[in-house]
Amino acid sequence: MQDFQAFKELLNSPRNIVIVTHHKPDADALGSSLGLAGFLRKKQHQVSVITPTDYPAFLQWMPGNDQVVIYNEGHQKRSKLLVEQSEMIFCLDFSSLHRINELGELVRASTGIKVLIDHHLDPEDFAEFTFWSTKAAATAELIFDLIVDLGEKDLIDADIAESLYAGIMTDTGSFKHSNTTEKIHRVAAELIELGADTHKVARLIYDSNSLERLQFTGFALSERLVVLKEFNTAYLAISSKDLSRFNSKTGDTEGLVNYALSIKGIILAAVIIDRGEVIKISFRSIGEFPVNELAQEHFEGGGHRNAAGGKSHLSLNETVDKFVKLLPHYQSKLDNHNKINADV
Ligand SMILES: [Mn+2]
Repeated sequence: MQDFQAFKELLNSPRNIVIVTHHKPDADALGSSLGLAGFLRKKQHQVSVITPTDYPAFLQWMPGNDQVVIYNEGHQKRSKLLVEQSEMIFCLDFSSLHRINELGELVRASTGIKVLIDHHLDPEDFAEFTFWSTKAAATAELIFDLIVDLGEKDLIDADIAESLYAGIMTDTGSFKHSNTTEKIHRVAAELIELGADTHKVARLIYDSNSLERLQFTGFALSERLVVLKEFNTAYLAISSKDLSRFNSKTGDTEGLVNYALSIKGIILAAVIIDRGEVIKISFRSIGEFPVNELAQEHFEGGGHRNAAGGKSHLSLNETVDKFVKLLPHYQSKLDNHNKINADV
């Protein structure tokens, strides 16, 4: 049992702190990192947030964004120095260090006290302190709980509240996914009380499409969406040519998989994208279908039961083939009676 009092005391004197999160950070990864950074800075700590890669423009409004160090954009040396000099390293929204590649090895080698805060399955045992729960809808929820448990809720200002709210709003699919609990609504309500302008956050995140992104989405849905009715499965295969034709930016393909899943009767959805070096795959499912197992067993990935990711080193067509050929093995789990509220 970890010593919460010892953790609390660590934070009672100013320290050099690094916060790291996962590749291509989403709103929860970045929002929980910047929310925590805002809180720790108020407690007089020296805080650096390091992301392995860049992230979409629709997240760059978050307070503290201008100080984020992006590792693979020429900041390898600086990141190394920051990690080496840190007394505490917070790892947010990912469960094992290999997920963040070289940056993970730097963290592992550092003498800084490691703190893991996450809601993904199977956390790696590398941290001195772990705040982990798969029941949490978002890492941002765990950050909120932690600040409350530290007895410092009054330090949450509107900026921190909005960063955390962004993570909760997106990881619950705007309070629609099955992880939407009574508690997460209460946390959201508290964040509103603490100053979060939820309309503003929703506008900044969801209503910031470029025309090209919208046209890409239209193209993908009309030209690339395949529905396999017998398996209650829908998928989109996007080539690197498709991406360059619409000048696709980081984040432009985010959410595409949800359109596939939104088709009535669909239980399993996938978006398969040729990223050049590797084929990246996003999986979503409804109900009991475990996309994390599918991703882990066949596509070098993992995640949550209803949302997971993977990759493939085959060609785009070969990857699609492999995916489609796997479906008969999952036939019983893809039968419609397993789908919650399929025809409501
Ligand atoms: Mn998350």
